[in-house]
Amino acid sequence: MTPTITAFAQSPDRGRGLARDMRVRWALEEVGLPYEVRLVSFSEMKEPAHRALHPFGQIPTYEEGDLVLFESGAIVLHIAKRHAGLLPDDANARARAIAWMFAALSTVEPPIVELGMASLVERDKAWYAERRPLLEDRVCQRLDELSRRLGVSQWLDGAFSAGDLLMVTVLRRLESSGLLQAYPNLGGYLARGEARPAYGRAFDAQLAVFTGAPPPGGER
Ligand code: GTB
Repeated sequence: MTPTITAFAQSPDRGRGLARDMRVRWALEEVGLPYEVRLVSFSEMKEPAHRALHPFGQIPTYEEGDLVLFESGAIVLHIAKRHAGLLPDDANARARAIAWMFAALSTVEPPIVELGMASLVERDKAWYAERRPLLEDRVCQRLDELSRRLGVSQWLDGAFSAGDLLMVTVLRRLESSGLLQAYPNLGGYLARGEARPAYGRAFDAQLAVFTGAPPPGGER
């Protein structure tokens, strides 16, 4: 059964792949599973029909037969558990890869989102200039720790996994901040993730929504 995901009809990032459908598209491309995309407007996301799929009225969602999922991490985990390529076979290594998925979403992503939100909606507030360094420090604390753990390794724990996939999508949100420049190994890690052919296919497909061009090979 071909799954259907939802994505922004008009992504505010103008197709830079920063919205969270990107990680789901990438996971589907890594495991070679064709998929369909239903584009939703900001108003459609808040309609009862979409809220039946996603209680918070957001994207992405994932429909596969009777199964409806929301939360990008849960969707990536579902894909990774059912298809080879994103989780190791060894039980302990699999558990560690899942731990990295949680680390990406619940330890590293929150301070990055907080920083991004502040620069988006608090920039004109009197206290913004004072608060920004605090937010940057919280991000850099996580980057320091992650950088130390990654060291000279290619990926976080052995072979590329769903943990790396999520961590790369999380770090991508810092690309325009300049904060990654102090961490060459994280920059290399990000570049390795973005160089994966599956990443490229996912990126092109979401960019095509913005440009209106048909993605190579049509929407998958
Ligand atoms: N925890 C949920 C998950 O991981 O799936 C969070 C889902 C979420 O935040 N969805 C956002 C959304 O639907 C899109 S990804 N927002 C609309 C709403 O809440 O009304 C967040 C996002 C949006 C845009 C950019 N951008 O343009 O750079 C980046 C990230």
